[in-house]
Formats: sequence, structure tokens, C-alpha cells
Amino acid sequence: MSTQSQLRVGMVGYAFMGSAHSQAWRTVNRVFDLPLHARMTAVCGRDEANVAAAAARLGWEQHTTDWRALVSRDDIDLIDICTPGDSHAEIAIAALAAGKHVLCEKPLANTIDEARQMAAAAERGAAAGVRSMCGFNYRRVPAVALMRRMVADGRIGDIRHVRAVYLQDWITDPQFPLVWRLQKDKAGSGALGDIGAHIIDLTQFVTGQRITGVTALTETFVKERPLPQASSGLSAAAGDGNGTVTTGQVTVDDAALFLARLDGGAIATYEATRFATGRKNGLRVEINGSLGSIAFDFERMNELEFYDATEPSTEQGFTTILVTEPDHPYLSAWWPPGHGIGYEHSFTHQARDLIEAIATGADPAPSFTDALQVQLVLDAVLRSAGHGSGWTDVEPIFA
Ligand code: SOE
Repeated sequence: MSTQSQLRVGMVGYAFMGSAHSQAWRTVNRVFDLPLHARMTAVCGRDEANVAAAAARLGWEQHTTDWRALVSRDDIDLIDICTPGDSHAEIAIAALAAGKHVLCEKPLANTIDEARQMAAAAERGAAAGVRSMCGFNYRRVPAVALMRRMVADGRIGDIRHVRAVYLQDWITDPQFPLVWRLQKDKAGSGALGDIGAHIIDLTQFVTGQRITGVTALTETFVKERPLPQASSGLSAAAGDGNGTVTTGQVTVDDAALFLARLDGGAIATYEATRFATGRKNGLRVEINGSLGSIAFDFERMNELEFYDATEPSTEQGFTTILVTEPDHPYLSAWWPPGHGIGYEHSFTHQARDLIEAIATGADPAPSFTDALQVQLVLDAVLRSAGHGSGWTDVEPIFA
């Protein structure tokens, strides 16, 4: 295969998100018929032995410990950033300057300043034909894409309410160690940026409306935790391996709640927490409009609930749409009708859409500017919570 028809990928980071992205790159051309073939050229990580093992396990041709060398290689077309937020800006800006397309995990950055610099670098890149996208993968769940389509088609009329929660429980135990997701300097914020960012993006994507202002509340229930021995993804062991356990401060929110106004007139509630005991990945969004309602729940991700208020009153009621048919977004490429898909498919769809955009010269979404706007909402939430939940406007993208 000529290198012109390939998209040679270099990925930085190989933990939870790196594994999910690797699965996508491995699968995407086997399922979708695309103009470019993704080639898993090299993966990068700090530890030589660990990154070598990850390369073998995840299917990368080569490995390296030097991301700067990776982004300047002639045989790399796209840099896929799956590291904690504290390195997103540096890697993305260097990669864009080197003329590489960039896919960057969410949230885009740890600060607004970094996010603005990244969005500016992406704009410069786009002018030179270089594409960039932020990885809000839940947009690519077929039921979510269908939800957006139905809302855009006017099936629920004018949107009044948006109700979004993202509930997890993996740090409920106070002895769970202080992994990077609980450190502000690495992650930027806690539940807010990690999972709250998803429901901000998802609701704005589905409604086509943007959050303009918020009043917010955050809480850190467990303020000190054992330092981790080693961590990977969401799992970790406490202590130094020799029985000594020292503790450190949790510097992020465990939970974030906020009310919001959207620019199309809707009002909204959001809740993101890692302390919802029993809720593992409970992402649920319900939207109520003048003509009906529509709801998505990740724990039943192949379904969509729909209430059509234009039906005769004798026949009204929530119906469950099984989003498993070839006419539904992304699904004609997968299994026969009714067979369903899972979490990892959202990443394969993300890779598919990015490859299409690169091959056709289109700007992929969500762009870095879209992701900057999510970052501005995160910032408004933290500012509001910081001054006693006072009403706080979201800073405009272009000041
Ligand atoms: C951990 O809270 C996490 O893995 C997030 O980082 C992901 O973005 C989300 O999809 C699932 O939860």
C-alpha cells in the first residue's frame, strides 16, 4: 500500500484511553470502507519496558520514549494524544507546528490559557490543511447521534429542559489512592473535567445550544488519600511496595453540580460525581421539548427513549427505540439488525469520522475551538463554586 493512502499514526500514552484508541485504530478499516488506511506506526510512553509491552499488546509496530522525536518524524501523519491533561497543550502545539493532524483526548487542556493556545494552533493548522479533533467519544454512540438527528428534525419541538448526570463510584473508598485523575496539576479538575466535560459536550451537541452561564457547587469528600505505588487507567495500589503508605492532598473536586442557561432558551441541570455508590458509568441525558421528550442512558446504550406528545392522547407514552438497525448512524457497517454494540465502538466511530475528514479535507468536529468552549464552561463552574455559587457567565470564545 502506498504511503499516500495510509494515515500513519503515532500515539502518546497507552493506559485506559490509549487502549481504547488502539482498539479503534486496529478495527476501523476492517469495519468501515475508508479512503485512508490507519497504520499503527508507533506508540510513545515514558517507561521503556512498559511502553514496549504496551506496543506488543495493543498492536503498534514500534515504540519510543521520546514524544518530541515522534512528532517530528517524517513517517508519522497523525499524533493521537492519550496522556493526562498536563501534557496535552505542549504535545498538540508541537505536533500541529510539525504539520501533523492531531486527535486529543478530553478535556482539551488543564487551563483556559492552554486551551486558547491549542485552539489558535489548530486554526493555523487548518489554514495549512492540518486537521485536529478533540475526543469526546460519546458523540459517536449511535443512539446519541440519532438523538441529535431527531432533535434537529424538530421531533421534540422547542427545547425547555436539559437534565444530565454522569455518575461513577470508583473512588468511594477513602483508601483508594491518589491517582493522577485526583491531582489538579495533572488533571486540571476532578469529576468536573473528567466526566462533567462529557455531558457538557454531549448536551450541547444534541441540542445545538451552548451554555452561557452557570451557578455551581463542588465538593471534595475525601481530602487526603494514600499515595499510589503505580497506577494504570483507573486502577492503582497504595504504598511504596514495601509496606510504607504515605498520604497526599486531593486537589480536585469529587463532585460538581450546576444549573445552566443555554443560548437557545433551554435551562439545564448537570451533575458529575465519582461518589454515586453503585453507579459505574451512569451517563444519562433527558431533554424535554414542547412536542415531546427524548432520553439516553449509557447503561442501555443501544436504546433511546422517546415520548411523542403529538400522538393521540390515547396512545401517548414513552417508547423505546432499539438503536440497532442499519439505518441508524454508523450501524450499517456492523452486525445484522438487532445485535447491538458497546463502549469501544464509539472510539472506532471517532476514528472513522476523523479519517473521513482528513481524506476529504473537511474540518472534523468537535474542533479544538469547540473543546475550548467546553473548557470555558468548566472554568465558569469552578469560578461560580469558588465564590459561593454566584451566577457566572461563561467567557466568550472570542473575547
Ligand atoms: C474515568 O472517570 C473515565 O474513564 C473518563 O476518563 C472517561 O472519559 C469516561 O469515558 C469514563 O470514565
